[in-house]
Amino acid sequence: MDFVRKLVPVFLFVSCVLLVTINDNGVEASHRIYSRLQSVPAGEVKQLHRTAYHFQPPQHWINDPNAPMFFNGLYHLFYQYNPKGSVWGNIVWAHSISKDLINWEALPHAIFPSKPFDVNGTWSGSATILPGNRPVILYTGLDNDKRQIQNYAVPANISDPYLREWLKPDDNPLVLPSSDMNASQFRDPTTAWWHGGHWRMLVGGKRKHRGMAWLYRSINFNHWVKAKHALHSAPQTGMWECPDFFPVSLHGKNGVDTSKVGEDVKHVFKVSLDETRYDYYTVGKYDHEGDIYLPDNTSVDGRAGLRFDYGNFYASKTFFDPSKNRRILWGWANESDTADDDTAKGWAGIQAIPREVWLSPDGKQVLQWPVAELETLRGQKVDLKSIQNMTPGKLVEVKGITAAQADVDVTFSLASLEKAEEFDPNWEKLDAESVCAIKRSHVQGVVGPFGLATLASQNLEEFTPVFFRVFKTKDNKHKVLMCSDAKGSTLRPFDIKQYRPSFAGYVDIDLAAEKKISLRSLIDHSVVESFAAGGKTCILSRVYPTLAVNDAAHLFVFNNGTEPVSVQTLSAWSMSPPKLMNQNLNF
Ligand code: DQQ
Repeated sequence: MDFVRKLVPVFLFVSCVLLVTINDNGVEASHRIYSRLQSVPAGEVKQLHRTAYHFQPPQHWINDPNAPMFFNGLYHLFYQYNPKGSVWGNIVWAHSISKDLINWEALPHAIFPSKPFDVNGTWSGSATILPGNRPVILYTGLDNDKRQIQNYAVPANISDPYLREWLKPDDNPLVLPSSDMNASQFRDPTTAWWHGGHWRMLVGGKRKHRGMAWLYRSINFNHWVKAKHALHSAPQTGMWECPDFFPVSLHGKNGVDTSKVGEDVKHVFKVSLDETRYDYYTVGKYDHEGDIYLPDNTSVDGRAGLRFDYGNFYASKTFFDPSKNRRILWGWANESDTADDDTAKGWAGIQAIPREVWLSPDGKQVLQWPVAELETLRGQKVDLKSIQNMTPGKLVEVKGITAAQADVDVTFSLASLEKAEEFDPNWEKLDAESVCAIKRSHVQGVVGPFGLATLASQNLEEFTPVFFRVFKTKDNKHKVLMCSDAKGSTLRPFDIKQYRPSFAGYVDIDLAAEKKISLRSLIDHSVVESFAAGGKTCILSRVYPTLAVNDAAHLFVFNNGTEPVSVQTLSAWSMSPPKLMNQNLNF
């Protein structure tokens, strides 16, 4: 993982990445490169910690979701995949289809290096459905000179309902880096959008240290011209990977087509910051006449900005699902263990549960919620009757479900925030994660910490708490911190290089008025994916318990604040595994 940057000064991290890129013959990618492991096939695939209902192929490395789309009644998911090993390398586009985003059938690889314009790599990209119901994929190829160039691929047989085979026409590439660009910092084309007689698409890049979303226009999808100015850019943000740009309705949850512009939508612009490995977004206005995007003054670009997820979630991409009028977000959740561990396991990387996304009623952020289809996997259900006034140190076990493979939805109610702890003004300079590292779940508070102890061993030798803590600020407002703390998630000693952050984000909620807050956690062996306050703040953690595995995992609800907290409702379900087809075919 590149999370090393958290531990060492930035300049050290930068030189470290340069070192690995030079080692790989000059291919500049954001992924750590372990040449010695890239083609070490999985021996026996270790089942411990494999997820049951998150998307995960039977073996080897996966990263970015690519070109998700709904076409002729089926969902398609392509993803970056190493067919030869469990670290990044040898990347192809693996392909799966589904009727419901939950049960999947694997298909042969759709795109793989084979032509001069992609012989050194088939990297991330997106799908656009052209008029006449013709899907086309734009993707980044690495050519003979290892330049990053933008190519297209089309289905070989449009009447094949699965779109198994993809052709890369010989008039590729569509777009080359211009002479003033760094050819190894130019990748990940977006879904294109249409208005005023032109298609538009973005390609991520970097100029000096400025993150760039280069804008291209075309009238026929074949001949693309670079616009005079980028759609958007921001200083001191480094390489912008996997940009995503989409409209969201001002009214309600319904998604809208990527080409929609006008008064009744706002736009969301997301980039994956190579330097931090997190996905940041702004909400703003797309001036479609001037082809410029301007974030609202409630959103900021860069590391201080909003994140889709304050945990392990990267290179995400949305698509519009016309069958249910919704926009769906896919994101990659990498492992938090080492490359050697991954090679020993025989697998690395999962996709987060696809999430529906829409604009919050106040227009300041997006809300996210697991797609409703996930609920078809819910089995045995347990309801905890309301628990009144949990006192400090109070722990209640949620029994009767498979706690290592569960969906839990709880609402806490709070009598008063009067005595909430003061928010130390020095913490204004810190990010939420650093505050959570100081105020972990065992540190008694006043209003909170309260929440769930997931993947817990019976006697809490290890657990991953997902919790809230409420602070009072100087101006007598409240700040609600949400944490998902991996530090105590495993008994493995700290000298084993696992990444165990106290992931955290703030929840934009007026708790003094609402007096309650909800938390939903999807627990799946080595992942805890949580949604606070109806999807305002989301955190995905990857953890590797040693005791709290399978039937030995437990789930508790807790309060460790001196102010009483009540559980208003709590429902938890055991989750069944989805149906997966063709998983053992060696494509
Ligand atoms: N992963 C791809 C790149 C992209 C990066 C290579 C983001 O296209 O920039 O596997 O994780």
